[in-house]
Amino acid sequence: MKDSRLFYLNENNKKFAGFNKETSPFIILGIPMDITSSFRPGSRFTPSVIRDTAQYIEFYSVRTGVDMGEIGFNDVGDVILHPSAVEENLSRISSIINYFVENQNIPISIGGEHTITAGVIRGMKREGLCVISFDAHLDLREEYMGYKYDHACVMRRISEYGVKIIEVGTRAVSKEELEYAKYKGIIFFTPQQVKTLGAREVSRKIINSTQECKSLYISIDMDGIDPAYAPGVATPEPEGLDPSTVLDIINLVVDKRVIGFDIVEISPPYDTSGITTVLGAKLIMETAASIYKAKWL
Ligand SMILES: [Mn+2]
Repeated sequence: MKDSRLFYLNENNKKFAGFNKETSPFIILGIPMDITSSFRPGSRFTPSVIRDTAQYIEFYSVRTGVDMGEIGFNDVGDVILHPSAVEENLSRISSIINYFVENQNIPISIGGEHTITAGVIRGMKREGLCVISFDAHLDLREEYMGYKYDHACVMRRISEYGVKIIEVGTRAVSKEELEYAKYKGIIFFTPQQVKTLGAREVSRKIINSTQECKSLYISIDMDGIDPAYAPGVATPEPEGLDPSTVLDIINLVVDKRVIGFDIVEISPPYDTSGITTVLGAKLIMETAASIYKAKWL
């Protein structure tokens, strides 16, 4: 009988890039929720679109020398979500994540809006967990228009779970968020700082500040990347990071402690050229390759 934690899991026929490798340590989980998107909704379509798009990229990672085509992915399907109940959805997400984490899998969650990351983190062992988040926004608001479970508040909620947060790509903030970041000792890097310091120095600083972490989780909000490279996002913000720098940093900071990652906030209806989903597929492939290399090679 199916584990009760998997009650809200819908096993799709369509698999990520056609992969159906149950032996892979990497599971792909689609989380098609875009209830709280304030500007350009549509991220609920990303899991389905990215599964198709990923078929047309190469799965040999030149950056790491790892052939992800051989390691493959175990695409377990999508979370069945309520059309409006965010908090109910977060508990469905956390149950499913909890099952796979307990079975030694590395979940790769495809959003959906950024709010899903709160559900993912709740399903993991949070003691000593640190989150490295690429994002234009701090997402540290106490509430957004009276609601606490919103994409603009997700890192605040995660911070309240006792998880340490480091943000990269920050360039759209409120005064309240800056005050909270200062009070909590949350460090963040603006794209200008990343440009001046370079990927190596930024990574060195991240590695230094994650010394005490028992496990690491990476969250990639696609709006952290410049809209020139990633135009199809829910909340575009100019002056962002370039994809190579993001992948350089990921490759440098990933080590044995990484327990999962996600990619969120791509909005396919606004991705008219399809390049944002191609980049999303590439980020998944390269990040998984970096994790594989750090853990098993
Ligand atoms: Mn975000």
